[in-house]
Amino acid sequence: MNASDVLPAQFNVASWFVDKNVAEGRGASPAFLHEDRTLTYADVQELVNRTGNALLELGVEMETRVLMLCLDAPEFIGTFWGAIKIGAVPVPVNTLMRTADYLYFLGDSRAKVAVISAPLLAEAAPALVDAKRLKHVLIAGGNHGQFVSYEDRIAKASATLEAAPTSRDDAAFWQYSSGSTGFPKGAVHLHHDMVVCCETYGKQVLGIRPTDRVYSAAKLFFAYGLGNACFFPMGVGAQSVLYPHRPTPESVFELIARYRPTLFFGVPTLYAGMLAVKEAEVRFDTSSLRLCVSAGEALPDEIYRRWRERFGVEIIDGIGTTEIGHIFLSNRPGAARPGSSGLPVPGYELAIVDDEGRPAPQGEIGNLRVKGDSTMAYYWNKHDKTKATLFGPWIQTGDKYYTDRDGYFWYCGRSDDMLKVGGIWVSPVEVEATLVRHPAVLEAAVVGQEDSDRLVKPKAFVVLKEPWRASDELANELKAFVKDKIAPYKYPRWIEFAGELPKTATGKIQRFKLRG
Ligand code: 3UK
Repeated sequence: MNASDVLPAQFNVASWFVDKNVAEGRGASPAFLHEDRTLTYADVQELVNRTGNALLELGVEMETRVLMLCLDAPEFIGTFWGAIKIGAVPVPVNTLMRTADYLYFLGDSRAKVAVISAPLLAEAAPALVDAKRLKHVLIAGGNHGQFVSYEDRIAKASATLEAAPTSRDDAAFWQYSSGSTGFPKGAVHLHHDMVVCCETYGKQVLGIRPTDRVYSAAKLFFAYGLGNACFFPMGVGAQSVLYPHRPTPESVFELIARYRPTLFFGVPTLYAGMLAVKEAEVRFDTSSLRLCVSAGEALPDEIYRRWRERFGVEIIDGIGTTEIGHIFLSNRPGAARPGSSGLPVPGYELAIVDDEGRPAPQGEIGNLRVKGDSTMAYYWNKHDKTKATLFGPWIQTGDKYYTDRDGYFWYCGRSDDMLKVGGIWVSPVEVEATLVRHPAVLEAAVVGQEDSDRLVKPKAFVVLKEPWRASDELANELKAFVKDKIAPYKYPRWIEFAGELPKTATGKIQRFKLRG
């Protein structure tokens, strides 16, 4: 599917997802359920217009980046679409990161304004002081400290706003993606991209419709969560549950029982955690679910089978990337091949190529390339990384795949050392660099190891300066050390003390030799 065949040259995607619902008579329909509040589509339009006007008053112009450090709450919806509607560029970032990460995002994006949910202010505050180009900070949903209150600001702003005359190919939003080395890369997405995701995966795989109510345990700041809980439901006037807290297996079951969603989106680690809840199928009413979705990392077939047995509903596994916007390869409801990633989503072309870019013979493992019109335009200010990733209309995802005789795609790992842990990127290099900051550590190597659910978690091989100090206490101390220094989800779940690490002649760690 090509956006230029279906969308006009002048196109503002906020009008498509926000204003269209009201124009087509769904103003009184519920859009978002948040804690005890329901926001109708008319409420959403007002929130978006007020936020857009408040940003204009702060001097935000077309193409200006607005950093969003927002929980799954109304301020996310208001700021994301409000910024897009005035032609500015929202940059939602991972809320589980640390001060140093936020300083990088602010510097790299040159955001002039940041909108932050109050509970995240403590971690972000030191970065806000240091960020050179940041002019204004709005704090939403609680104590705003020395900064300005988002709610006060938008209450004073006008509730009417005309969409900026953007083009379908203007930058609409960015999302950061981490790599094994170097800083995260800002994937620049255009106004037409979200429409393409809706018309392809949203409509043709999920079959999302106005009567659906979605709940995504994956948060809105992830590309996965943004589609699931924001633009897919808004694309058809459906409902979405916003939960600003951490999704634990118990709390997710409670939410499903309380809000009765028809579509549920999780990652394999969460499904494994939910399957570990004893008697969940009798304690919680999950009968509202018509379909469950898994992405972020491969779903082991065992989890697919146990879930269907206990809850009577299917989990369809599909693979998406931040760069492509959402899922482009997926199993189909009722026709899943458990353990595989399924078949190409209509609207996307897939190829498996060797390291020289030549098509690999059927059945052989190669590099996955995808052609589709939701793919990012480029990585912001990372020209070399862009050139290594985009090949004309094709993008190489960094994943190894083969196809079986029926055309189903089977995931075979990454071509870099990156790990997906609970659906979130972990760079072994970053964890190693953190471990060596501990005074007892000489060097470290981090690799992925499967846990009892066959899901990958980080494991560290550590060489100590004084090898005789190796002990369980020190291992625990090293885990806590990493948790304290970088985003806690990155810590090594296992530590093995080693005498030395396997290395190449040039001294590069050979992580593949350590994988179990
Ligand atoms: C891996 C999978 C096997 C794969 C995402 C749904 O995960 C998403 O985006 P990210 O940019 O990571 C992309 C990478 O994650 N991966 C994702 N899903 C699967 N591997 N099976 C899967 N089902 O390495 C891919 O390159 O964080 C997921 C929708 C939108 C997304 N951005």
